[in-house]
Parts: sequence; structure tokens; C-alpha cells
Amino acid sequence: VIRCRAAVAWAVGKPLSAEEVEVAPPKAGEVRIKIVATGICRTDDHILEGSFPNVDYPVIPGHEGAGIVESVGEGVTSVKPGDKVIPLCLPQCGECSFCLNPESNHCLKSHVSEPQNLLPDKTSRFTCKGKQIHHFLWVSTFAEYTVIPEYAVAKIDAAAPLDKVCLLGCGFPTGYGAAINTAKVKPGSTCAVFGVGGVGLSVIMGCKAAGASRIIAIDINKDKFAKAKELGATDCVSPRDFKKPIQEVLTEMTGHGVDYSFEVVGHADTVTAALASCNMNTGICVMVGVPASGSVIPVDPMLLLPGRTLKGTLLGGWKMRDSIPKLVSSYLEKKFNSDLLITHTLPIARVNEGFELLRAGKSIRSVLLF
Ligand code: COD
Ligand code: ZN
Ligand code: ZN
Repeated sequence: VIRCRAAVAWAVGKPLSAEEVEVAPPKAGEVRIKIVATGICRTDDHILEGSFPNVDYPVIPGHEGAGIVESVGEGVTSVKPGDKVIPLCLPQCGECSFCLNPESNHCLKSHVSEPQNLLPDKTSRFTCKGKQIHHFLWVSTFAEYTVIPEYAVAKIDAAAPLDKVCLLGCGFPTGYGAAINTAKVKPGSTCAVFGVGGVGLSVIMGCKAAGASRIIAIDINKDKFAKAKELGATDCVSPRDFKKPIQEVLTEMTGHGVDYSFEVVGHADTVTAALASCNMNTGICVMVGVPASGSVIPVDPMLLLPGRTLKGTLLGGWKMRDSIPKLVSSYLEKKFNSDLLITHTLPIARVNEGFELLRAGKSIRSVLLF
């Protein structure tokens, strides 16, 4: 058992609490990882607010981390102590029907099918003050040491800077893949990205890499526009500057609506607006954000009838164990610069300050260091 630092969410609505936790050794098929760096994603804030579905408290959040293997359980062969790794919040078992389908990235052996915030054997490796602490998405990267199933761990290049490639655990691949894999943006096309936080900016980078000729960034916080332009947005608009609905503004700007729209806010009403912003016949709207649990998206059937497509994406459609090591290699080859998303680097003890920056709209990505 290792005693180490972790940021624990004891209950909804409470700030994270810096604690010393006990981390049990990995069981068969599991890997214990020393987390070196972890980004703060809005989804972690959804846990603190209580809007993420099926979370049991107390829980250790965090799902955008990078670290080094400390020890492995019986039967683990794909990684060994000392390897640099990225924990995967969407696993890839390699055996289920979805893993065997080249079109799918939604492994059936994931916590999405078993949403109980415990490891696959339905127990926890974390305790604190005598209480069992829940895992989050099987990764819990706000703990200095965490235990993860082998099939949710990707071994990466030993040269990778962990304080930078941690973003490849969630935000960057989610947005970049939404454009490249899910929408399959074509060269010369027009795109609209609703919400340009860390994930929306990554969508912009993906649209640009795919050769889009016009990329419209939509956000209610105009402070986000400078970075959006730097990363490839050709136009930036705030819905608050117009009396009419933003979908009408976008339709006028583009003639018949954009070819691809992306919802990266996580609200039901912006999903509806994004859908109505893409052209009626071949337009594709990709929902990246997850609206609060229990919400419904009101859709006028006449929006879909002429041919528009509304689809979702999980982690940008990547088969994570295959793709994340390749994305790390592409990062090292400077094929994209996800470092531009990092606005703050803080010690783990200042985790709540990182969340304050996010809520105030002052940060894109804060990276926490252990
Ligand atoms: N119209 C336009 N922009 C808006 C609006 C609005 N009505 N409301 C808020 N925004 C802007 C904010 O100003 C902000 O710039 C942006 O939307 C949101 O950005 P962040 O930085 O708060 O959040 P991200 O980029 O870290 O994450 C956004 C998600 C939508 C991805 C996240 O909230 C979410 O829903 N995550 C779960 C979905 C998922 O698949 N995640 C992958 C694993 S996390
Ligand atoms: Zn995330
Ligand atoms: Zn699988």
C-alpha cells in the first residue's frame, strides 16, 4: 500500500480537499501508475457540481493525466515499471464486438456500461480516513498514485514530456478527433464551433488540419477569441451581440448554413442551435459536450427531414489504446501544438485555484503537477 497525496471530492458542491490517501497494490490485470501531471477538464467540474451522471461520492476526479508505471498486477504484459503512460478514460479491451469493429471506439468493457465508480471487480483501491473512496472513469488522475485496468492504459514514447502530453488523455483528442474522425471534415468546407474552451479549440485545430476554409468560433466570452484566431478560426461571433438566434446569424453569414457544426458547450439549447446552423441537406452536427443528466434536446423534426445529421462523439472517435501513442508521436513530430492550450501550470495543492480560473473563464487548460 502506498500513502500519497490526492484531491478528494467528498460531496457535491464542496471544493476538492487535499488529503493523504492509501492506494492498494494492483490486482491481476491492473497497473499502478505514478501520476506526474494532470489537466483540469470541465468534466471534472461537472463532478464537483453534481451534474455528471452516475457518480458516487467520495470520489477522486481527474481524467487527463500522464505518468509512469510503478508496479503491475499478475498477468500484465503490455507495460512494465518505468514505462511512460497515459491513462485512458475510454478503454480498449481489444476483444469485444465494438473493439473488433474498425468503425467503433466505444469499448463494451468500459465504465460507461458499468457506471459504479469502482474498478471492474467492483472494489476500490483507494481509502482515506478509513473510508472507501470511489474511482472516476477508472482513471482518477487527481491522485499521485492510481490503479487502472491494463486495457485502459496506453504506453507512450519515453521522450514525451508528461506535463504537456497529459492533454492527450482527454481534451485534445476529443476535440481534434470530433473534426477529423467523427465529422470527417473535408478540405474547403465551412465549420462552426460552439464553445471555444480547451475542447472547442481542439476542434478548431482539427478543422484546420482537415483543410476547412472557413472556421467560425462562437462563444459568449470574447476573451476566448484571440486564442481561437491563433489556432485557426477565421471568424469569431458572440451570440450576445445579436437580437436574433445565432443559427440565423450563421445561416446568413454562410448562405445556407455551415457544412459542419460542433457543440462544445454541453447545453441542450446550444445543441439545437448548432444543428440548425448546418446546411439542411448535407450538414453534419457533432455533439461533443454532454448536457446535464436528465436534460432533453428539443429537435424540430423538420430540421432533420431534409437530410441534416446529428451525431455524438466519445473521445473524438479514437480507438484509444491504438491511437493515443500515435498522437503522442505526432505531437513529438510537431504535427500539432497542443501546448498552446495550456494557460496555467500549478502544483496539485492549488487544484481549487485551477477550478476557479476555469469557472471565471480565465484559463483554457491548467496543468497540475504532483
Ligand atoms: N454559447 C456559446 N458558448 C458558450 C455558451 C453559449 N451559450 N455557454 C458557455 N460557452 C462557452 C464558455 O464561455 C467556454 O469558453 C466554452 O463554452 C466551454 O469551454 P470550457 O473551457 O468551459 O470547457 P472544456 O472545453 O474543457 O469542455 C467542454 C465540454 C463540452 C467538452 C465539457 O463541458 C463536457 O460536456 N464534457 C463531457 C463530454 C465529453 O465527451 N468529454 C470528453 C471526456 S471529458
Ligand atoms: Zn475531459
Ligand atoms: Zn472492448
